[in-house]
Amino acid sequence: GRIDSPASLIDAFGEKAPAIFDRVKTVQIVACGTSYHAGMVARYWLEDIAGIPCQVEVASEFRYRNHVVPEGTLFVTISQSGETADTLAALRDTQSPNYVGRLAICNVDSSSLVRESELVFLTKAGPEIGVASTKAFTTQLTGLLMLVLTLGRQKGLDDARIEGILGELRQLPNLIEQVSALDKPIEKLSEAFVEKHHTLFLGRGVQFPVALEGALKLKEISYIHAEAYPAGELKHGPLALVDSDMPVVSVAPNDELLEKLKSNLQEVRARGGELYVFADKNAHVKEGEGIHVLNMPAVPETIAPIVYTVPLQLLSYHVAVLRGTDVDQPRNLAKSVTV
Ligand code: F1P
Repeated sequence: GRIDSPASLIDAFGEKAPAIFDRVKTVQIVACGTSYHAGMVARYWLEDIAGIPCQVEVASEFRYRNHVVPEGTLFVTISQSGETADTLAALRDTQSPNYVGRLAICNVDSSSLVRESELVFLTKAGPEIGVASTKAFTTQLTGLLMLVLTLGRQKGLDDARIEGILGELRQLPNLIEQVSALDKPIEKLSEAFVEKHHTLFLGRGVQFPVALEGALKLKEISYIHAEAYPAGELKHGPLALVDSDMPVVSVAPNDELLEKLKSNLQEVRARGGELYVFADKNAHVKEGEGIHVLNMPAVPETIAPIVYTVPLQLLSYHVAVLRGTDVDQPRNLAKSVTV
């Protein structure tokens, strides 16, 4: 739906939202797979934009740990299907009176998760045809950013800042169209991955979960082993893996971490690693021997994780098609993990 003003944002979370959001001091996010990566992005946003502390945990582990629940905790689940057994089990494990409410960010209105939560944000991505979540992820991120702005407003985030970020969100359709137009060059790039057995994805800051999601997509649909690291962690181990047989994919928006990222990329290049960089056209990441650059449009900083996800999804898609795997029905995976 349309978001006209900062004040109307809260309507997207249901009628109980005003009373519950008023009491929120901290947020606990729980989800699996792709949805978990969306939660990781949201944590950066919540702490940075709204100043609200946030924890994120995989739902498959959540209930096997004793939690100290801070007073005023909003419990947020994220799920495409709303039927993921681990996410549902985590939701049912929230008896502490310190939880002020349970919010489901979900794509399926008629799901168990939606029924059992007092607050709901519907992502309205439409049916996901394939097993691997794609449009579910980008719409989850959009919903999570709206949540951050809504909670931030309760905490005194000023409307001018909120308007600014809403302005960024309104640019999303156009930016995603521009990135989709890179499909052909990305297809060309994908040829370099077909015969490979391993890949590394690098990102820094809020782009680290984007790198994780890029690696997950490649694993899920092309069966190539892929790992993601925050680029600064390279020197603490994974650099030992880098050689000319290990393609390294990186996302490089024009943000304050760019220079640090560039020096991490040089560390890779110095070990013979072949680099594939999705870089802001103003980031001046130079093509060269072993450095392949795909120019991205200039993207406003807050929405950059949403936009940079798309080329990584396209890359996995093309690698999978070239390898002849079933993109929609990967082996061993189910759309909805109900047991
Ligand atoms: C979680 C998830 C998906 C993944 C696959 C298996 O599902 O891990 O992210 O792509 O479909 O399940 P959900 O809780 O978001 O429906």
